[in-house]
Amino acid sequence: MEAIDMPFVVKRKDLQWKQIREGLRRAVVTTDRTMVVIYEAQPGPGLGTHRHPDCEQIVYYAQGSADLIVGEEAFSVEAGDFVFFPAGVEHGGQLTGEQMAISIDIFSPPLEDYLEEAIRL
Ligand code: NI
Repeated sequence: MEAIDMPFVVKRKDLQWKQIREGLRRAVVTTDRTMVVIYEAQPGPGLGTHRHPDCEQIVYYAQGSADLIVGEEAFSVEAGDFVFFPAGVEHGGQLTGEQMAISIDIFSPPLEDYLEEAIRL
């Protein structure tokens, strides 16, 4: 985890983007209690269906659109929508449309898998 100079601000230029694969990257900022992840993704498959047993997730779709599955439910979302993925519930989906999708994902408590790449506040 990286220490940063200013205790309250992470500037855009200091974000640490991690390329997950072609057309999909994320940047992670975290405290001990809350993690925020920005995803930028070209239309196509998302991260794949997964669950995080100890961690709930709220996603805000800032741009683009997606077809999602949460538990047994399937639905579509577009820019301006929020989605809640409860802890332990399987979720996944497909990014649809023509536009790059940008989402802001909040994890509480922080997702341990992403701690290593996170900027630490
Ligand atoms: Ni998730």
